[in-house]
Amino acid sequence: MTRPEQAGAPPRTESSPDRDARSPAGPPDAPLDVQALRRDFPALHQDVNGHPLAYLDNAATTQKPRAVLDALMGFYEADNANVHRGIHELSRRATEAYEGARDRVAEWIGAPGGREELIWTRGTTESINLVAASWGGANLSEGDEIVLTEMEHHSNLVPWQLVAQRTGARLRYVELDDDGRLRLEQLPELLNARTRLVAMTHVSNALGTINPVREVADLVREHGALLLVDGAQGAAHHPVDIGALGCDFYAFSGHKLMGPTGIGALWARKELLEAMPPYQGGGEMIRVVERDASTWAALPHKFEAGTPNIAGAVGMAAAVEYLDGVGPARVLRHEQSLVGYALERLAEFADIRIFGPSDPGERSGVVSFALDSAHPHDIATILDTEGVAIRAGHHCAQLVMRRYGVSATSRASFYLYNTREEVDRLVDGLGTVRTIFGPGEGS
Ligand code: C6P
Repeated sequence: MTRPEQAGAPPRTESSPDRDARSPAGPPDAPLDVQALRRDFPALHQDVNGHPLAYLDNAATTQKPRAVLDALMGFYEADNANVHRGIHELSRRATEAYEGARDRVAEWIGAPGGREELIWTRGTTESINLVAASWGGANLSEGDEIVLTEMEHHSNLVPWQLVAQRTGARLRYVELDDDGRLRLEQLPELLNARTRLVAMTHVSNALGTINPVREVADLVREHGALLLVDGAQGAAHHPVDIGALGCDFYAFSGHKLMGPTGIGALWARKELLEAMPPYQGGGEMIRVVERDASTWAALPHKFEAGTPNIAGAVGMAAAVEYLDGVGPARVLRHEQSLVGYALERLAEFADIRIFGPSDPGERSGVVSFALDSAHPHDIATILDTEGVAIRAGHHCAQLVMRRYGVSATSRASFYLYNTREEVDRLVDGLGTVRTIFGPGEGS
């Protein structure tokens, strides 16, 4: 796929970030210059509880580079107005920035049908709810089947449960194996003439597993069903090319890829979007309104009711610009090398249980683990006193927890600005946990 550097990029106004100032660190297969990249992230340079911050909670949300902060501030300082409404200069500039951001993100994921296929939403959760409510409400009926997996985040489970309850559709599940992979050998058995849609995560937030989307897409298509991919942990950590993935819907969030919170996108094939009814009603999404009925705006606006998150879209495009400059394939390689190192170091603890595939090549930058001797919340609390930020809990993936017989795990998640020294600090912090709670039974 060609990704011309500036094609479709938001118009460069005085407030636009200076793209030449970002820190793309070398040729496509060169290792990242992490120290140079870190300089772009103001939030990383602070002490927490008397220690330099080691931010290892990137699957929850990522820190923002200066280019994104500048884009947000620049928009509000110079271009702020509502979009598509006014004919004055600021409204024109805001509309250009907002629609230019759409072009940039659509181009970045390689949307085959272009900008009309890219709907701005609040994030992955809203994107999936949009599909479940709109497509699901119009296309599912009693006895139809939706295939999910035990690996899904609640955002890719609960919307389907809601629509299944409304329509009488049935949910079926692909299970997990002991190493945190999908048991894809079950899929041909699960697919049948009643299957309407398969919804699967690109990358697991609880295990780190990267799923073979293309392989699943081919199988799903053979059975005449649709494939929705939850890309919350995919787009941020993995090169995304929609054409190559072969799915029908792809949902993702800005804040997971260094953009702002409250903005994300749904990509869907144009013919599906054209046939789907609106998700929400209000301003922006109509063509003509009469007393008892209305007609709808053309794509993509049919699915964007009300004043959108204009600055969020501008910030997300700036994040995509930054990530593209660094190179998503290099980011994934960097994360996998940190995961490899973390798996090696964590194996020093005899009572540790690590979830997910043992081969770092099958994962993105997530390492979930449990120690016999301490609860995940205690582990996260002690690490926090040493300035190491991780997440503990069920990670909104209770089916994963149930599958492995735990109620929670500790989770370290890496991104392009993390270092091996930070992995060492995680391991040192676990050493403190053991001095407090004892060595555990496996030791
Ligand atoms: N996972 C985590 O700490 P939103 O909140 O809409 O941006 O993304 C939801 C979501 C959907 N799918 C997956 C695979 C995800 O990881 C997430 C968000 C965060 O793991 C918050 S629970």
